[in-house]
Amino acid sequence: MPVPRDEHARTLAFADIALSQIKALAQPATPRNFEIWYNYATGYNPALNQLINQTLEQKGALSEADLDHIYTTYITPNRTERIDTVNSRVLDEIKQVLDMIDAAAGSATDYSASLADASARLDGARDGEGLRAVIELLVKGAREMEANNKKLEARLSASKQEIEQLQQNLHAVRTESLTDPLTTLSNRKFFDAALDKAMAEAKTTNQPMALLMADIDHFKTFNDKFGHLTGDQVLRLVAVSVKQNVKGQDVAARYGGEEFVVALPNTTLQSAITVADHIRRAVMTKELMKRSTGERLGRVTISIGVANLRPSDTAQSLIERADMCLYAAKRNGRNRVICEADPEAAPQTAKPARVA
Ligand code: GH3
Ligand code: MG
Ligand code: MG
Repeated sequence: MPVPRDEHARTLAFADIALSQIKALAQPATPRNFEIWYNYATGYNPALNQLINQTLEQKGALSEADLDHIYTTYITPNRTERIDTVNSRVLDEIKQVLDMIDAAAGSATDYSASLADASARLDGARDGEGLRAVIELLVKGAREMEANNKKLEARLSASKQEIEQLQQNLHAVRTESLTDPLTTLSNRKFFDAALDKAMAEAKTTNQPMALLMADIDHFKTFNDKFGHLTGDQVLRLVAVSVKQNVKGQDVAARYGGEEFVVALPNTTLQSAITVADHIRRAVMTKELMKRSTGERLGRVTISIGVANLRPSDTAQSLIERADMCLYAAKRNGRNRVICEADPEAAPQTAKPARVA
């Protein structure tokens, strides 16, 4: 029962799901179809999952045309392209603003030249006619300057709007890249950075800190029995139970396929165990029902390991200890919380072989 924690196991789990969908729907195992189903298995693109689920619900199958449409709509224009587009729009905008500044500087230089010219002419103006000519020149220069300023102002205000829009786009792309779309929890990338920060803070301020690692019990059997779509609903249910039981500065994330992790700053081991137990109970009390048929699917349970921060910890060592406790919870019957102070969490020593 290896927990698919590392990249390798996680990607294999996704690949397994992709292949089993292709088999179940008797589709050609082409790279395009595999890519579609792999994306589906990761849940990273909720719109793709939604369209597939809807089509399957309505028609019971996906035609070649459906698959083509899904591929070109959701896979070809990928996130990198969107980031590239935003990037090139930012560069365009910067260039336009710089050109504008150049033009404004040019027109200010022209204006000061025309002022100098007017001043020289004033010196030479002998009569009312001469004065009038100089004043007309000054008024003309001031009007041109005013018109230029207005243009500049309009262009700058348009640029400001465009830049605000680009900032929103970048924010959306960034948020998307740090969120797990299936559960809307943070993803591992976000968590890794947040954990480093929280650990540094806890060490500087000498505050306690704890980490929970949760894993769904017998999830493979559940998936095999009820299908991955229903399995995905279970992942959402666990995510909701996690969200409902963490607060404030806690950082909860989907760490891998069916693994969840929560960092709890300013939290003692004892309090962290209480949080873990609330999450565990929240999951086990929810009765699952298949939406399409109303069929009762029973309940799922989760096991949780809890570790607390030691001064010598790295993110990896802290996660490893929580993971060891999680394994101990599995070994000891699942649907339980085990912390590193529990005797069950002690590393297993191999029993000496009996010799008759
Ligand atoms: P244990 O109680 O020991 O944890 O058993 P398990 O069956 O949960 O553990 P195992 O690691 O063997 O299986 C994990 C399964 O989780 C494999 C895969 O089918 C499923 N899984 C991983 N990611 C996803 C996902 O995104 N969606 C769905 N539906 N299933 C997933
Ligand atoms: Mg697992
Ligand atoms: Mg599991």
